[in-house]
Amino acid sequence: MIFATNNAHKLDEVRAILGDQFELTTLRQAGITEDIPENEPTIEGNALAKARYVWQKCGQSCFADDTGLEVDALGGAPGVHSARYATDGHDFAANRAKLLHEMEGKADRTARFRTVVALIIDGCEYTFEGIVEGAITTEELGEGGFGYDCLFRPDGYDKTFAELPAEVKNSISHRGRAMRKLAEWLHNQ
Ligand code: ITT
Repeated sequence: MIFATNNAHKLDEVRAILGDQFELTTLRQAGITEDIPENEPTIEGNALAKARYVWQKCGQSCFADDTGLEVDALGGAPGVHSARYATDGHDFAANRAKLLHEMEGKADRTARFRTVVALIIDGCEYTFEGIVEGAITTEELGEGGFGYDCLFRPDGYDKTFAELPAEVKNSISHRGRAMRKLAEWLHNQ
């Protein structure tokens, strides 16, 4: 199956989560080198848009992941705009700096990561959601992971995703949960 992502960190995580039960083809291997448009107003809409783009171009089974960080004190922002929160590019450091700035002085730091995985198989569409609840820290903590990981402390842990080992993140994360639903669905076919 083609995994429709240009994010190398996601690819590493999904390979680790799914193990060797599925062989994943990257966008580059599938001959898609352009950026896939992500202009939908919802995470689910963007996940479906990415998968449809690949299906229409290649006609091969594929899945895509769209993820957002929803911060309650910011009315759910950055949400579907998580990749382009601070700039038009995927500038992780600028996005984190903006989030810390917006959260200055906020007592309520609750937040969640939400992933929707969209699968297209034989032209039929399916979606799988994964959520992890947590809180936004007041400073960057840890070196692992990517994106907002060093600002997100999952509930039940005293460390951020960037401080926790990758296996721990994958076992409780938004992406881990959504991908395991996808794997279970595929196994039951
Ligand atoms: P693709 O669309 O090519 O898959 P992307 O980086 O654009 O990659 P998303 O739109 O799904 O991915 O993700 C939005 C942003 O949310 C992403 O750029 C990261 O900054 C952040 N993000 C996604 N998953 C994350 C995770 O597991 N931990 C921390 N931040 C994450």
